[in-house]
Amino acid sequence: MANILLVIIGWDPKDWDRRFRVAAPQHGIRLWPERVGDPDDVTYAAVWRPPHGLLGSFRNLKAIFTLGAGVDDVLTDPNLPQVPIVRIVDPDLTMRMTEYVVLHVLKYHRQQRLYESQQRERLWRDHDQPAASEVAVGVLGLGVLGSHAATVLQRLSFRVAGWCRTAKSLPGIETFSGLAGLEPFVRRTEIMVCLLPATPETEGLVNLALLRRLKFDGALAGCYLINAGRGAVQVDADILAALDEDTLKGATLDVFPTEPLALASPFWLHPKVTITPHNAAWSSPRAIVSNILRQIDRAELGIPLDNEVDRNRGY
Ligand code: NDP
Ligand code: OXD
Repeated sequence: MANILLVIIGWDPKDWDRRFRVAAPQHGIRLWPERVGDPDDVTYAAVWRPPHGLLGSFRNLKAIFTLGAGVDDVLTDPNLPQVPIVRIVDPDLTMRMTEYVVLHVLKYHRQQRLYESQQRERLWRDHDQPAASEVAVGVLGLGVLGSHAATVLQRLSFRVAGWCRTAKSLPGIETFSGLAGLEPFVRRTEIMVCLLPATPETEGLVNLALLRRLKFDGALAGCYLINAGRGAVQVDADILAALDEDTLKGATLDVFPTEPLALASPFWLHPKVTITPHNAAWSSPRAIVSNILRQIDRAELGIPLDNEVDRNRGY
């Protein structure tokens, strides 16, 4: 038997608590802050945006599981216990992200916003439509999520490239790596999809200077940004400037440096912006609770955990 502590901020913890209790009656399920019990017999934590400093007070933790794929909120805790941090890699979450990316790439490719505005005016007018095979999509981050989305886009015939830290090869996808690879990657990209984690290296990477290097004379005659990675990777003011000077014809933003997005943010009503509330790949309690419990069973048998985060890399 293990005692699993749930610390969940920003999401409703009730469904998580219920699902853990139903799926693991053999374990003690503690819910922070109301049902913590003796901190010394908590052996695992499953967390989303835990307050910094809290996890350090559980002296007998064996591992910390994040309920999402990103781990920046946990890794930036200066008092994080020295136990494995395990992030979610799950086909359910991966597919949800790919749906989001494909939806928004197709929305720009097929000029959906234009047709919606024409509909409001009862305007029956068609426009030139390039083929997907003429359109260059670039995915920043070729990890679990980026490489899946890139592969599905490539199957839809888009000209897909990806950029990551270390050299990688993916069938049918042009790959670039490291800072030296960023320039040629951006220069050939019309729709840029960001699926990067927030790390000191990626902070502010999507800025005006980078956006100005996108391929504005491609099949779409303009460029688009889709960020479903982390808000810290983008510079909000630069995205607004890029939209206003027409460097970007549109942006889909699921993540922001500060969430929830402030009511006063100009993004809300910007005619070229689509906003979603950091739910591009919603963490489904059904899929993720069983994923974490499988890992805890393995850990209890002494089997090494999968998807352990590298603290030095920051993801
Ligand atoms: P992975 O860790 O599998 O992949 C991260 C990718 O980013 C890797 O390809 C990695 O390169 C690349 N990368 C990291 N640092 C750099 C760098 N400095 N320069 C270039 N490339 C870099 O993560 P996932 O694919 O699972 O998830 C990606 C991110 O998506 C998460 O970290 C999270 O922030 C975000 N996310 C957002 C969600 C949402 O709903 N909006 C839901 C889930 C995740 P390399 O391959 O060389 O290691
Ligand atoms: C995330 C997630 O990391 O929701 O943002 O998984």
